[in-house]
Amino acid sequence: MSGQQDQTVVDHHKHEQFMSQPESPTSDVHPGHRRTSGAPPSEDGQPHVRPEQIGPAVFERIRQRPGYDTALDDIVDAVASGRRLNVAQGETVFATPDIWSVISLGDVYRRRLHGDIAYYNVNRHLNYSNVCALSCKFCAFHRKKDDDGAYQYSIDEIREEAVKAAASGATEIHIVGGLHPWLPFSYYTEMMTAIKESAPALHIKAFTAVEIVHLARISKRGRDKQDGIKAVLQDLKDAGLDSLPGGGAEVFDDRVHDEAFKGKIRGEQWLDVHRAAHELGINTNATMLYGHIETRRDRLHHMQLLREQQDRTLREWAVKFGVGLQKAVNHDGEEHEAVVLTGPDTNGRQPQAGDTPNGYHQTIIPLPFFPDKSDLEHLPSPSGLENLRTLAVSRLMLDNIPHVKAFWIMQTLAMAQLQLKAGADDIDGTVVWYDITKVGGTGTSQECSVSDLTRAIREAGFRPVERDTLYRPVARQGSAWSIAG
Ligand code: V47
Repeated sequence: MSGQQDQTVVDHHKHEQFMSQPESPTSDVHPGHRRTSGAPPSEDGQPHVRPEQIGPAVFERIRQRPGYDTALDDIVDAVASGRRLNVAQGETVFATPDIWSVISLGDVYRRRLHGDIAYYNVNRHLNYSNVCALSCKFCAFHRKKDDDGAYQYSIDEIREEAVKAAASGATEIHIVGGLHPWLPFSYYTEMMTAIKESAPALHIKAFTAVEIVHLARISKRGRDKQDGIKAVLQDLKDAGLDSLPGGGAEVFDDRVHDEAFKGKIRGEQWLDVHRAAHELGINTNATMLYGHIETRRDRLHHMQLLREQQDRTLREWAVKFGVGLQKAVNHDGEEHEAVVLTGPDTNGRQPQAGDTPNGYHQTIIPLPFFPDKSDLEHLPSPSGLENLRTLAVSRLMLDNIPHVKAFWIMQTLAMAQLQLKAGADDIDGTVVWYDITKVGGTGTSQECSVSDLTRAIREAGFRPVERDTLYRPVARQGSAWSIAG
């Protein structure tokens, strides 16, 4: 994978029209009343998603704010007219001291897509084992089989966890673990079956791409490359797997990979696993682990590869729904057609599960590195401003991934609130138990109640909407729930 800069070629006439959409007389940001296809009304009777049309006055205000950095001029123009940003522009957004403009631009894209909505979910995490054949430097979770603290759940214990999760009202169980050297493939399919038998309504979001490659190896399908990956995913899907989480992507750069994640799959393979999932109709998320030994340029390259994959994945969807394509140049300098959801070509649509037989990347989740107890403990954690900026840049660059998640467990709820202002539209869920990183070393139980989450969202000025894993709004009464509409 190389890192050439891309450029975006646009139809200027269409983009000028987009920029000059009328504004409401009383406010310069107003609801456009464009409902996302099939989205039902929320509990308050208002349309579920009310994307906003952002008028020229918003951009004028950005330019007139004291401290505005004129290096952002062409970026403000591109965001105003919905043109894809290129990598050089991403570098400028990373480098500018004008953080207020960065936040405002991230907010423009989140409002175009999601209006005033901020999503949360009621979920549980299950880490079935911390025993791992790898010893990644950044990871404080892994143990060898005979180490103190090594553990592994039996299928019965997993079933109990699923029953508890469902009884507490969770809509999703998020399952990941180490690359266990001895557990057979049947353990993983039985895990899926046991959960579906005991808690059929729970959405199973499970296994990072590196675990899927490991399962291909242990089920003797590793040599079949992409076909082997697909066969594993199909078996897991048949047993109950519903979607893939975004973990294990780290940073798609071979230098960083070989220094910090040696032994783990490289970026190319991570993308291949997600491509196979999409081809089987499985939706996935994507993460980016930043703030360790990578550069900001590496982060942009990571975003570039993700959005190019999503361009290919969403092409059929775009054709089906008459969504226009922008001409862009990819990381290898080749021209291709881009699906830009934050631009003027979408007819007010966003991809929804079931729109086409394919899956797609639903959400990007930037994850700040926690050095505590890892082999990179000497490194500082990324600062609050860096977290805010990386989130905003992710929203701006990943114009074809519908959602941006500020994972409050790793960001803290206070930072997640700020990130909602800078481009995030989702703060993840109630969680209860998260074992991968321990913020401030304060133990492993990290639970937020629904009222904590909704209060944080309202305080940030947004409308909380409970979603299921596929971003369908949930109607809830206590622990009972259904998909709204
Ligand atoms: O893959 C590991 C990261 C990921 C550290 O899909 C670390 O909805 C920071 O993927 N500091 C797992 N990060 C978490 C994950 C995730 C979380 C929430 C939601 C979703 C989703 C996915 O955590 C790992 C790795 O990239 N990680 N160690 C660390 N020391």
